[in-house]
Amino acid sequence: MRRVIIKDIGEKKDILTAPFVLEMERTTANMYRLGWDERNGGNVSYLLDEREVREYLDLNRVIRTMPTGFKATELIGKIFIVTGTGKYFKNVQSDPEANLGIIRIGKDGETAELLWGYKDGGKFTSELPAHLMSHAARLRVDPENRVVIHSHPTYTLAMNYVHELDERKFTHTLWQMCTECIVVFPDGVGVLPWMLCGTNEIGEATAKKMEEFRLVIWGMHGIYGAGKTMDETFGLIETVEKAAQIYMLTAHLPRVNLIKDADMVALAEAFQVKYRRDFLDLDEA
Ligand code: 2HA
Ligand code: ZN
Repeated sequence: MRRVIIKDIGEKKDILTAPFVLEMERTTANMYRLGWDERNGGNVSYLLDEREVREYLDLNRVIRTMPTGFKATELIGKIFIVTGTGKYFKNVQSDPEANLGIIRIGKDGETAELLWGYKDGGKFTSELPAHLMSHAARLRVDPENRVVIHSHPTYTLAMNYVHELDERKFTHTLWQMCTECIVVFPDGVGVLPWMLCGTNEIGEATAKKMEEFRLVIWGMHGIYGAGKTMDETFGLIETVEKAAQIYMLTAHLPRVNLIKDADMVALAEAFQVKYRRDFLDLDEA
């Protein structure tokens, strides 16, 4: 009997080798080096498969519990790996156990059960409401959604100061900046005005936009992206940022050439994506 118990414990794999921990490390390191996430800027949450987590952790062992400050009934029992509040993306790779945490949403829907991480007594990102509410909203439209990323990409943020914060116009301008934009984010970009961050209000507003968009601009703050995988989500933000960079590099120069709306229709149709046709200026009688 004793041997069986020892064998069970011994069978757990080293969490620091878990693909989801390594993905969090690689993603935050990339974002830091791209200059998108200064200091403690940005946060990432990743919905994990319980069976996969069980290979690494004893799911009956809750280290401590933390109130989330809101109720997420739809997410009860779900497990997320989440960046820590006040933590720097710069440091995740060298000390994942202090900068990341694995939490499970408790039976009451408003308690986070810590299963691993935040080892220096820390807790989840201050933007947990926006993350969890966005997960719930995306899961309603796409049951395979797993990842939510918040970031402060430089050119996207710069564009917020010189371009109207209107989601139709903002999306249209981004689509015009790179041929592949309408194919990568045919659903467009939702835009919120400046709001106080870290609150349930901005969380609710973000989640509402997430019913329609995988990308949401937080006016004069940053961006949220959601997707099935880390690559998809990172790629969405990366593509918006590239388009915003082209915009900012050319905004003060005379525009000689333009990707026309008819060209964008041709692209969307060639790649068979469902796009926001109402975001284009087409002469349709
Ligand atoms: O946690 O980016 O929006 C740092 C932030 C807050
Ligand atoms: Zn932020």
